[in-house]
Amino acid sequence: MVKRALLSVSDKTGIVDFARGLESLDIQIISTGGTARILRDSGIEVMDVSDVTGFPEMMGGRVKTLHPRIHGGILSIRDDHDHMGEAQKAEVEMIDLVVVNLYPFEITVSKEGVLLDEAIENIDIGGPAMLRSAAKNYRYVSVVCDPDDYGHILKEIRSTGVVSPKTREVLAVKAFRHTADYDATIDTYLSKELLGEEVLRLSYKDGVTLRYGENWHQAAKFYKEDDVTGPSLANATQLHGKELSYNNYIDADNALQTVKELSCSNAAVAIVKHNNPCGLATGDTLLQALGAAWDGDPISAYGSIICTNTVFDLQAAEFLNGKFIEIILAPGFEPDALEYLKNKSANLRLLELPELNEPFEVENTYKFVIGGILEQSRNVGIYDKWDCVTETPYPEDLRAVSEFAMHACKCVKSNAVTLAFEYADGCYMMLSMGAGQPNRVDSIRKLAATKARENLKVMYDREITDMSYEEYCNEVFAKCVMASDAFFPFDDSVVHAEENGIMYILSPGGSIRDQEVIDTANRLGVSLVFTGMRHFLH
Ligand code: 93A
Repeated sequence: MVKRALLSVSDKTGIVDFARGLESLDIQIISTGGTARILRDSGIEVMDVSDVTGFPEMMGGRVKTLHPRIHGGILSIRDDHDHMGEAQKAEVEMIDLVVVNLYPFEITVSKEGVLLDEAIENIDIGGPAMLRSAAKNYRYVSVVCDPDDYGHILKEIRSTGVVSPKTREVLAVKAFRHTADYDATIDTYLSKELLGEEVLRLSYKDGVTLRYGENWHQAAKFYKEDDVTGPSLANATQLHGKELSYNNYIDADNALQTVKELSCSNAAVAIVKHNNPCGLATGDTLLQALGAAWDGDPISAYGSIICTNTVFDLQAAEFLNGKFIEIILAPGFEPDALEYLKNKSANLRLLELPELNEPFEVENTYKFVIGGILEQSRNVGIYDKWDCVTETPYPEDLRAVSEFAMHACKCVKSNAVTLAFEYADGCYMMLSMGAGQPNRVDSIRKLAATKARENLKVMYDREITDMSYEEYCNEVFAKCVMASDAFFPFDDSVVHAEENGIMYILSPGGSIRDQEVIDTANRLGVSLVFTGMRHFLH
């Protein structure tokens, strides 16, 4: 039975209605100064804590509830003879329900220019003590620290006269979590203020269990951040398909970041496989961008993840007929496209993320290594400078496609090179890329150049043209740019690019052999721009 409740809240939201409900159930209410006042003003009968303790609230409110008549009433084990005897002797009456929320420390310290004294005054001591007492004694006491729980608690007491054991357990864990978070916030603030130390706190709760990890024999979970805003998979609504797998999260996140990297006013499409964009393009329509992205690597696109900045329409959906796709992530889906895609496959995951085109709010990225965590600021920007370092000038009209190629390069694992060209007026596509090689020249020679020829073969076979395949390749390569995520340590990368007819190259520069690379570029008539900004991605 709930007979006596102690209410002491800083956030007064919903407290009057809750107290009125308790009063209607004949539950006696004890309260601290400000809470008592607001309840009384609403015509609710309240007993002051000071009448229970026999002490006035003192030290400017620092000591209000820190008293054996309060904590004894919360902590006594009801069926322990000694506890109850001691309680009776000391005139301690039982408290069955504790409703507390704490001084707003986090809000206080997030205010600009807050003074240490104000912050310290907002460290709640009595509140957490009561929450912890009640949570410890959850077998007998119910503890409420969140106004969102008032409604269902009241309902439960009204219908059964008690708060169920299960509910008390849930509330107790919630209270301990709340005080733990509260103390962590104080620690973070005071570590900085008093000791000049930065504390990294990662507080992820309620992980969702995934079917398996990267492989079937690995267990896995996804932990969502609290209150995530902006473009994040955590905010996406799944409209259709199987639940997301561990690898889906990684690849869809890469696809999202790649599309956003372009910050493109045209339609943009990224196709991701194994944490690398294998297709990337912009277009005047979604269908056009999707087709060009697909041409960037039609083989790897099998079983891929597609992300676009554009609402998915029926034409784009129909393009995917007969093609196996894991996920489509888009800011929205036209109703007919949604219908079509749902019928296409029961497994295809359709993720709607209306915030997709909003700016990222995250400032840092984190990576776990065994025994540690690495933090770095997000990689923002593409170049610091635009220095053509060769005798052959770099045509200004290749600037936009070059930027596209470097944006693409930023999202490909190092050593990364990308080849890109303007396939239609103002529309760009990644013709191929070389990813993840431990040496740069393999990324060019063995991957990007080879794949480009394979991709061009597919495009050539589809096209009606008088040109030979070799002429077709030469024509595309002549307008192609190559971006490299880091400097060329030797001149061999430039040699291999030129062998394939690629005459426009951008790289951060900065190697001790830069001059050798420039000399070779001059000898071969290649035009080379140094950008001053490296884009390793590991
Ligand atoms: O200053 S305290 O740490 N000392 C206490 O003994 C105490 N008891 C309750 N703060 C204390 N409280 C807090 O007062 C509660 O956690 C609650 O946030 C606040 C409610 O005060 P009032 O009812 O006067 O608005």
